[in-house]
Amino acid sequence: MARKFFVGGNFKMNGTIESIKSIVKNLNEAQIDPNVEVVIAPPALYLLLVREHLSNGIEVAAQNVFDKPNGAFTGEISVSQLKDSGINWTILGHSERRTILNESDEVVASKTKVATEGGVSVIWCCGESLEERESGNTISVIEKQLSAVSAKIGNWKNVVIAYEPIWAIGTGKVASVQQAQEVHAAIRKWLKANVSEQVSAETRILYGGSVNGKNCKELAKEEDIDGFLVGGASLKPEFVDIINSNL
Ligand code: G2H
Repeated sequence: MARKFFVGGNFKMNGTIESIKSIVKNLNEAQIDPNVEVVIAPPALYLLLVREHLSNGIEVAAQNVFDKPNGAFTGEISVSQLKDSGINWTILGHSERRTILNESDEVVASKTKVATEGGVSVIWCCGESLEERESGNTISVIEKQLSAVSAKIGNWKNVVIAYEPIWAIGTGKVASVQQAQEVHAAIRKWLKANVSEQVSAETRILYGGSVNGKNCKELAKEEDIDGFLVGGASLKPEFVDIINSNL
C-alpha cells in the first residue's frame, strides 16, 4: 500500500496573531499537491484561530497534550479539549520537550496512548543526540524510544513517526540523505520485527531537522522518507515548496 506523503509544520513557540494569520492566508492561497497530507502546529493559544481561518484541506495539530482526562493540572490541555475544539492531531515527544521539559520515553508513550485512544492522531518524534550518534548508539536509542511507545499502544493507525536527529534541529545541519534513509529503514525494520509487517509497511516515517526548500527534494526521493516535520521553514513561504517536494 502506498503511503501518503505527509508534511507537518511545527511553529514551536513562534508567531503573533498577525504573523500566523499571514501564514494561514499564504497556505490557503497556495497550490498544494493533493497527494500530500498537511498538518500545521501553532502554539496552543492560536489553535482555534488557525482552525477557524485555515482551508485547503490542511489540518491543525497541538504541539503537546496531557495524559489525564481533566482536573487540577494547571497549564495543561486534555485530549477531549482538543477534540472539542476540532483539533485532531498533536505532536508528541519532540526532543525539545524531552530535553527541556524532561519528558521521559514513558511519559511520551503514555500521552501517545491517551491521545490515540481519544481519537487524536499523533506525530510521534524520536531521535538521538550528537553524543549518542558519535558513540554509535543512534539505532539503540531510537529502538528504546520505540519500545516504550510500542508497549503502551495497541493501534498504530493514527501514528506518524518523525525521526529528528537532535543535532540537526534548528542548527542548519541537516542529516545527509544517506544518514536519514538509514535510520528510517531501521525504524521500519524494527516495526516489522516488533509490531507487524502491516504496521511497518503502512506507517509514515517523516524526517525532521533543518528541512528547507532547498534540501527537501533530495530527501523526499528516498524510499523510507514519507514526508517531513518542518520547524523554522514552516513559518516561511518556502513551506509550500516543502509540501510540494514530492511532485
Ligand atoms: C525539528 C524541526 C521541526 P527545524 O525540531 O520539528 O525544526 O526544522 O527548525 O530544525
